[in-house]
Amino acid sequence: MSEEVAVEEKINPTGYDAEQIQVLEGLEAVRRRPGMYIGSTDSRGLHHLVHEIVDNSVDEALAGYCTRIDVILRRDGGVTVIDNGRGIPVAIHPKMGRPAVEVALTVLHAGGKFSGQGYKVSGGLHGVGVSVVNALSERLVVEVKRDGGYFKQTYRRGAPVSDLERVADSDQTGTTITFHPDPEIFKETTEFKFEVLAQRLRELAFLNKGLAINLSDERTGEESRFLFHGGIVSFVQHLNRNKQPLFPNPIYFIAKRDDCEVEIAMQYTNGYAESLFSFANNIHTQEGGTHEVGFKTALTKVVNEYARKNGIIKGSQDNLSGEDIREGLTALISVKITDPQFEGQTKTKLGNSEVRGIVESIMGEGLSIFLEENPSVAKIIVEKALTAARAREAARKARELTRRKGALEITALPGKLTDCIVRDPSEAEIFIVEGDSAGGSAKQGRDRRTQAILPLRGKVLNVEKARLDKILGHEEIRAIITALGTGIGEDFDLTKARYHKTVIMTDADVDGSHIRTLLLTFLYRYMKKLIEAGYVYIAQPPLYKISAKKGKAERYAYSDSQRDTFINELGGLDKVTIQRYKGLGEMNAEQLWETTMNPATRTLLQVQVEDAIAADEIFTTLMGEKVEPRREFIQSHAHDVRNLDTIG
Ligand code: 0RA
Repeated sequence: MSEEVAVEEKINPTGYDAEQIQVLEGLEAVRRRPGMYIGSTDSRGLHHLVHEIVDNSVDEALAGYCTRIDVILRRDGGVTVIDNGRGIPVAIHPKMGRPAVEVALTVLHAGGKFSGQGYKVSGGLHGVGVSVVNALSERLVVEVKRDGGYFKQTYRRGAPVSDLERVADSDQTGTTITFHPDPEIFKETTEFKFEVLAQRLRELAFLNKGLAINLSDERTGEESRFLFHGGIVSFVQHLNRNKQPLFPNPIYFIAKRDDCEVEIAMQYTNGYAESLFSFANNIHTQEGGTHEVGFKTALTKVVNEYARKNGIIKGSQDNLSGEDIREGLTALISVKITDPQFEGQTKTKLGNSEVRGIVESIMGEGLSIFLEENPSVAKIIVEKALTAARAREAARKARELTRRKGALEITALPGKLTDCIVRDPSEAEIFIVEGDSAGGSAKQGRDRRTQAILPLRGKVLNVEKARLDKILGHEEIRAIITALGTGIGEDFDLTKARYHKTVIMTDADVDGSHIRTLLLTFLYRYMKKLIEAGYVYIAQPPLYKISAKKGKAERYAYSDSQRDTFINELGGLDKVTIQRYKGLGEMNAEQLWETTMNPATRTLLQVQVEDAIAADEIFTTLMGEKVEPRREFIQSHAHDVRNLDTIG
């Protein structure tokens, strides 16, 4: 205990103790209910700790004081985050009677705000502050360089183990935080994954041009350096790197109005998907919000105005729709505002109403000037939208045709579907099965009450390379759409889902994984909400059957290491027979039920798209037109490709 405090204690015997008790109670609350503060205590929550610290350093960069952040994964399981910002203040906090840095690390929500001159712009979705990371760390060391000194303090599970110590002189500034997540809290795992951190750090570097963020892994020697002078222009180029842009440089606007900074970068490709990503204070606003609305409104308005003015659409002709104008568009919108309001189910929808008008006017003015000054690019954009509009009209007709046809038949369900008996979607499952023979086994082996089977013949259409009209003309895709019952795209309605589990069941070989990817791409592009609702699963058929004692003992192995374990358990290599399953068709109905379909014994992987940006990249790489990146991707991500089941 420092001297000042001892003196204060004499003057006010209860004061310090009361504060201290409150501090400990606060941290205890975090440890009791960590989920409330970091969302979860699984791998996701674990990585959130790093993001929380990094967000504080990025705040220093936003305030104009920090140019470099280093994240180091230590061999002993700890993480160090170093920045060259101003350093967390070390002077005695007037109310708390402790160094400000100690207050920041021990008092909930103290963060950068206690100084009374907090940031104008503050990132961090939960924004819970470094004290939460401290509370959830077995050990945390903070080092601060500022005011001519180099200071250091250590904590255990949030509580200081010593006073802040001035270790040396320093003419530099900055903060270094090293922490070891507490295994008592993170029971599932305390292992940090390089790729997970790299994804977010790369994104932060794109969103904050000129900020250098380095990630290094002492466990493996791996290192990534992110520094983009082009900011979100580089981000758009990165997202389009495996697509075919229709003009060389992304269109870019930046402007500030009423303390709201708006940055927009956009570029069209010859693809059909819309890849629009928005951010508010560096947070990916997955659910959109006022900034997206402002952007879309201005884009639709300006392109229509331009097309009319130049006689590309005539007087009586309908306006081009927003969707048509966004076909093939890759766009990034990033706003930085003082007091962001996050709404929506996952708190990722920007609610600030003033932002809508600001983005709309900045985008509107910027784009009209751009189109006037760049008639050749303007022509490309309008032509693209016109083609999209024609295709959409053709698709509407095709859809109507299917609807009308359906109305004439007794049931609109596809002939190939073997439906289940229950009508309650929450009980019902549909297996989309590769090949007729596996389909046959699945039909025989299934629980006919709850399980429906839809066998697919041949290849599924690659929807990355086709427009909606062509997609709707494809028989296999149509069968899936009618069987699932939800409709697609704008018409999608989750409440109409006929099954709450859609299970993709393909062979455990290259073809099977290709078909699975094609199906996932289709679901991702046209029924994203089905995935978001958690209704899409991947079946896990076994890779091997290991039998011993002339078939008396049988085990199914789902991985090579499991195979080896079972071989040993059943008495070693010459005592057992190993059957490798190449396809689902090699299993009879009973085996398929037992290993893959029986709800009591099977494993299903739930498909998750946690990160829409990563998913977009994966799908364009795997399914897009360029072949070379696909090969490279599959070679360098062989593991991830197998794990595409849990994207993100
Ligand atoms: C409070 C006030 C100031 C800076 C910070 C906190 C700060 C926090 C973190 C966390 C990681 N790195 C950080 N860098 C700075 C402003 C201090 C001033 O006005 O000089």
